[in-house]
Amino acid sequence: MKRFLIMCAILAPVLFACGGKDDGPSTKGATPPCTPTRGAVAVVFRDSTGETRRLSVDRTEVTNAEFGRFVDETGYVTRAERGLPEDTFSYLPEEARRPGSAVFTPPEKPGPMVLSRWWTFVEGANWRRPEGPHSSISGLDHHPVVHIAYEDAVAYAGWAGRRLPSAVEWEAAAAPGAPPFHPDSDDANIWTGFFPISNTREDGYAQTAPAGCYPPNENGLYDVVGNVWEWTSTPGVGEPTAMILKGGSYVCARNFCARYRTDAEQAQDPTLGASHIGFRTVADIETKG
Ligand SMILES: [Ca+2]
Ligand SMILES: [Ca+2]
Repeated sequence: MKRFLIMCAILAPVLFACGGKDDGPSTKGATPPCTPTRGAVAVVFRDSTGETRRLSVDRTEVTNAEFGRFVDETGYVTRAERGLPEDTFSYLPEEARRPGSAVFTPPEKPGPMVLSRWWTFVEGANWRRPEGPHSSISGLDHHPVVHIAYEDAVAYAGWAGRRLPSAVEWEAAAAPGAPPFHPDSDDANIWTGFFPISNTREDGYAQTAPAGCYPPNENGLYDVVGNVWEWTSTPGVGEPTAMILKGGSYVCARNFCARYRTDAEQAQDPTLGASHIGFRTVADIETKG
């Protein structure tokens, strides 16, 4: 049995949001002007106790180039590249523990809305080879890194002297001035067209866009809606072994999941990345006085 089938029960709500063929050049919007702005901004918000807090938040999702610098410096190997250890995951068949990740594979024609029609666990797929062993990230330096498991995101954040945001922190930073709940907007990279068959690319991209190509929210944060889902440090409600993702992705469609909004979230198996899962980091800013 393939690993993606084993993970289906956990991943279904997330993975449902993917698929479709690329219908060729955009008919509207074309490729958005893209002048990615990196770094972090200070965000001020009130937490659940009413206390004012300041948080340094990455402007964009972490990119392939940024993750590559981490790997070059540390020699880190991601979970998708390592696979799952037998001693911890003995309940999974051997083929489900092999190195690989969940890759979007668009269906050719209409059919049942079954996630296995547009998701495949591909051995050899990882952040360096996002479509499988014969693919690469050449030309994708500024696209968000994908096929990142939770532990990989935590490791990167630690290396950078930062951490992952909680779901509450993420939403507090993302919500002000974020693109509205409007699937016809060109303000975010979501799914345009009829999911999962047709992707019209009306927002410029059928898959990931370079991080930072769409208008920022009021805090100066890019892609808080769409592009890739983002890991948080918050466990899933009723699913303590899963972790919350926020913000939807380039495969969130009007006719299916519609999670292209900052309050959208989904619990995800922390050991398994996918073509549409990335992250950004935060750091606490000490408030003096
Ligand atoms: Ca798109
Ligand atoms: Ca995002």
